[in-house]
Amino acid sequence: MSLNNKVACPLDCFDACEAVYENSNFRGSKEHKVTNGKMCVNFANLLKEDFLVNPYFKNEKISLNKSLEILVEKLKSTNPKKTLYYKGAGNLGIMQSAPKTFFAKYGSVLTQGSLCDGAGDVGLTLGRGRNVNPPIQKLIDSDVIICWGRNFSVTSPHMYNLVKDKTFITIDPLRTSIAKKSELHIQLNPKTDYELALLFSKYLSENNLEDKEFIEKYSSGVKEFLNIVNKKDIKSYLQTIGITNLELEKFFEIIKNKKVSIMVGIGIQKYFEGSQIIRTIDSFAAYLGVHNKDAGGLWYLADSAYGYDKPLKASPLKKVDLPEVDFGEYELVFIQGANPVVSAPNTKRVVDGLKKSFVVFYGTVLNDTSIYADLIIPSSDFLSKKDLRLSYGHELKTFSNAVKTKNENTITEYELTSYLNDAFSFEKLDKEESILDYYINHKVKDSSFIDNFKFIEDIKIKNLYEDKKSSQFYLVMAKRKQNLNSQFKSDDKLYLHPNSGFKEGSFVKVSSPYGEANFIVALSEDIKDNSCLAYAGNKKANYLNTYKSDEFSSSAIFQEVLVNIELS
Ligand SMILES: Nc1nc2c(c(=O)[nH]1)N[C@H]1C(S)=C(S)[C@@H](COP(=O)(O)OP(=O)(O)OC[C@H]3O[C@@H](n4cnc5c(=O)[nH]c(N)nc54)[C@H](O)[C@@H]3O)O[C@H]1N2
Ligand SMILES: Nc1nc2c(c(=O)[nH]1)N[C@H]1C(S)=C(S)[C@@H](COP(=O)(O)OP(=O)(O)OC[C@H]3O[C@@H](n4cnc5c(=O)[nH]c(N)nc54)[C@H](O)[C@@H]3O)O[C@H]1N2
Ligand code: SF4
Ligand SMILES: [Mo]
Repeated sequence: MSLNNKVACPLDCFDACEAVYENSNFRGSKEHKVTNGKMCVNFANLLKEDFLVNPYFKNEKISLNKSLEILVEKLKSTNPKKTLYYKGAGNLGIMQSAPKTFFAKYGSVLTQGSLCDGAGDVGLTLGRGRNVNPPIQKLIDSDVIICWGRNFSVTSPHMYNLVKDKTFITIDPLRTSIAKKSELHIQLNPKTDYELALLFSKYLSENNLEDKEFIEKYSSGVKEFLNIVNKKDIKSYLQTIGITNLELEKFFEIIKNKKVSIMVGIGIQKYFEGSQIIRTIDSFAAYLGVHNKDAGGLWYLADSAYGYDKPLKASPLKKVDLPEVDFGEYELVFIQGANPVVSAPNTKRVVDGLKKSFVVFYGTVLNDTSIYADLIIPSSDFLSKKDLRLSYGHELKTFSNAVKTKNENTITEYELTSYLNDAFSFEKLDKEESILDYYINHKVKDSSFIDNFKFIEDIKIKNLYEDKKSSQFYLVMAKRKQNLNSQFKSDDKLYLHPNSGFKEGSFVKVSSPYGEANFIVALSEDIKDNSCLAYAGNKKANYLNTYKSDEFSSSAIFQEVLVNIELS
């Protein structure tokens, strides 16, 4: 089999699968351990995309050359400090970072933080110095898998397939697909995960079950951690979390003498104190004893570039928090691989800002954001450009060949960057081959061993339940099998429990201190009766949340909100 017919799925997903192109068809690679011969519905959706093959200026089709000339002219006549470079997660190939290097040199404002996993990343790093997952084999070798704010079978279907016969426990306000396959589903109140982690630790401490060896050898701060743990009694923990003593007992019955893996997702950290929440969960994990074992461990969305020297480095003069970007403050914004009109918080502010600026949209398909673009430059689709994918879920990397001829009206990220560097007489990029070769050849050693763990010693978290009126709802967001964030057809309904008092198909107005939006109701027993659910990609959901960043990581806090719902 030729090496030249393999492509990496570029979608923002834990699995980072590898496909093989043969006889004009794609199939999942059998050599890639995680892919294991299958691709998913979203890869099929991607192959069916109506890829952009024309540049536009003010809604008129123009040639690629003309579009690049307009871009250069605009950049030359604008104060660089009045321009913004905004990159999303539409394609996770490493070559996506090339344009950033140009915009940093040119002097644009860049962004910091994320709309995704930022708070959790900082929280884990504060506790252990880095955010690295254990090798996937340790997951395969464990007995019990705890899915904590992570819909494992939907958001990483291939990693799930490797371990689907194990015993599962799910901790989630929503009865997700993985919750339905679990031996125990702890359907807690949103934003009470840190209390659950403290309650679990209290149980361990009272029953003398903690991992004394790990604590003694590799950690500090356990005394202070236990002081926090003991501030509340079991009964009041159970009450605020919204679960029963029976569930607590069952949890420990299931994991007793078992090799345990904890799969933490982004669900637990979409809050102002998301970093503290994940640190409390990681502290429980350390106390229980899942770290540094032959099997099991704690997995999150790891820093996939850990251990690599970045050949595409950018050192901007100024950065602004990604969720707090005010597009209206800039004379020109360059948006690459993103759809902030749907995916960034506080949609009204995003749209108002875009209307005031000269917007350059650089993407592979038209989307809700390109509607506001003055200039549209088509990026070549993933099948026609070389790239390499790292994964935030596991340690495998996947090379992506150009298996189709590039449409001549499109331009790859590397080519665009080279063009702009030439136009501004900036230093050239390294050769594309040599950047890719570096990633192919560089071996990253396993650095998941934790030798200096710092238990969380102080917790300051404002509970949503303290402010919540009984008529209000928590806003829960979750991914969906059939679409990937804002890519592919979304489900724009608002999901409520049948006890919510609303009927299937009702039109409702949902409001919060940050905004309002109208939805059609769908009822489901899977939703907790004090919550409402909007799936990722829902075009209205982000009208309801704040653009403010979390406390430590410059990241979005989509669920730090309580909403009111009325018939419209
Ligand atoms: N099919 C598909 N796969 C995807 C994506 C997709 O859009 N579609 N997106 C990809 C991306 S960008 C990412 S970041 C990953 C994310 O992967 P996951 O982390 O699995 O993603 P989510 O579904 O956002 O969140 C997981 C769960 O958190 C729950 N949750 C919400 N609030 C709370 C809470 O307060 N406590 C607890 N315990 N749980 C809570 C939600 O109900 C949800 O079931 O998935 C990737 N994979
Ligand atoms: N309500 C709500 N909002 C959310 C979330 C949620 O669960 N609920 N999830 C959050 C999370 S976890 C994430 S990661 C973000 C994701 O949000 P974004 O980073 O905005 O990502 P997408 O919505 O997937 O953006 C996809 C666009 O990227 C472009 N694109 C695709 N491939 C390429 C390419 O090769 N080159 C270029 N130049 N462009 C390309 C396409 O035009 C496509 O429309 O959304 C966040 N927002
Ligand atoms: S599971 Fe994820 S990486 Fe694999 S094909 Fe589907 S979207 Fe792509
Ligand atoms: Mo994400």
